[in-house]
Amino acid sequence: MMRILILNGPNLNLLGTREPEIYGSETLADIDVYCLKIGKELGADMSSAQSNHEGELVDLIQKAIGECDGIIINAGAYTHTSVAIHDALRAFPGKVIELHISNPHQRESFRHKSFIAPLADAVILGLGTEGYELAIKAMIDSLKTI
Ligand code: CA2
Repeated sequence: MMRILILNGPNLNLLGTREPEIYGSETLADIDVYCLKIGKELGADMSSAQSNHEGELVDLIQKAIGECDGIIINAGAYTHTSVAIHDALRAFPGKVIELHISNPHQRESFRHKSFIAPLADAVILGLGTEGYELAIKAMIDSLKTI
């Protein structure tokens, strides 16, 4: 059975509480529930985690080596700053999909750089929280073709 980890970075625990015009009104708990459900229905073994701490995200990526076939990652603001997360993903041999709820390219210039994109097999931007569902479906399809 394919194993998929959904990893969310800093401040994404605040989803649904502020800035609904950018991030929608669903909470991270809502997103987790439907992601785990969709993934399971499509035959994947799903897990999810969120951390506000860069080192903890690195630990979770390292732990996924040998345990997961794919990672869907919304690294939040660390996307634009973290060489450590870049390096951890380099060491991960499975598939990586980078995901953002908003389209960072339509926002401040400091959000235009991604340290994750060069390592990602695919990138999903600006489709709202529906992007999580699309990422799971795309990840499952791409793991089936291996
Ligand atoms: O669009 C995305 O998914 C982002 O990864 C979200 C990050 C942002 O730093 C990236 O540039 C793009 C920020 C997540 C903060 O989420 C909040 C949600 C509700 C209230 C406050 C913050």
